[in-house]
Amino acid sequence: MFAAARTFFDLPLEKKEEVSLKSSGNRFRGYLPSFHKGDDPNLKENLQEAYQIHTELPPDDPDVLAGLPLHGPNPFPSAMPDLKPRMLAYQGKLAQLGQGLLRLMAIGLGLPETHFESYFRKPMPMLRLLHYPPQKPDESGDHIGTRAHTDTGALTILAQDDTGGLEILLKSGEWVTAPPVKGAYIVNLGELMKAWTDGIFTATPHRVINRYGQERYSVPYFVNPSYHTSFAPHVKNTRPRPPRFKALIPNEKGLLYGEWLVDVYSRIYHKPGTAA
Ligand SMILES: O=C(O)CCC(=O)C(=O)O
Ligand SMILES: [Fe+2]
Repeated sequence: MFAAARTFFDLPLEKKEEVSLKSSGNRFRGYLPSFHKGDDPNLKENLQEAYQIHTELPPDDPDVLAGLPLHGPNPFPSAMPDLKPRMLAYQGKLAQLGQGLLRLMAIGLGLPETHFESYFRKPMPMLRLLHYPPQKPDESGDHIGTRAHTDTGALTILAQDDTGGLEILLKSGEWVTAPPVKGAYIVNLGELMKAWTDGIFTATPHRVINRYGQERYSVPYFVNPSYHTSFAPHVKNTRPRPPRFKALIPNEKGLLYGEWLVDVYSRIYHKPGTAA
């Protein structure tokens, strides 16, 4: 996938803009150029450029016909015809790995092994290709590869190349680097897993600063459940909860995962229907 990412980001800008995320409306797929800020005036720019896909659904899928946000086909660049089969094949493999990890987590929580399966009947995974230009080592303020954040879903399976740049926030408040390990994935837990486990599993705050003088590529795969999934906890946490990084999920009864994801994406990517 790193080779595919390099080839894609090396395409001329107009070829990448052909699959611009802005054109995907409430499906939030396609190309996001460098320095994108999202729609929230409080957000700082990300130095990264990104290309992202979700599940490839045909136009006659009932949810696509009904206009359900986050459901539909993906825009693939005409200049790189092999990108579609490569990304969809990788997406399929990681879907299986994600379900395997969820089975292990269910066992760890004392739940039946297949406990989480029913929440992934029509999942909304996102597969991203990311490219980070090198930045000055002392530049950690206004311009940052990826802003500090927690991921939204159950978990994220992240492949990073051998450049380095990912940093994790410890409970002590200290940022530490998560150096690349050849052939290994990093698994970050997201806000949904924190909610589902009542804080037994926490969502790891992380950011990217590419201080290493070379281009960096990474490929995160976000294990996100079906649209109509609730945040209600599946287990009770009897121990003190870890401090929250940010109060991300509104305390709204009956809120669906898909509705919240549209809110988050509207803030960090673009507001559908606007030229943001
Ligand atoms: O590029 C990375 O290593 C991390 C990217 C990331 O955190 C994200 O896309 O949520
Ligand atoms: Fe992340």
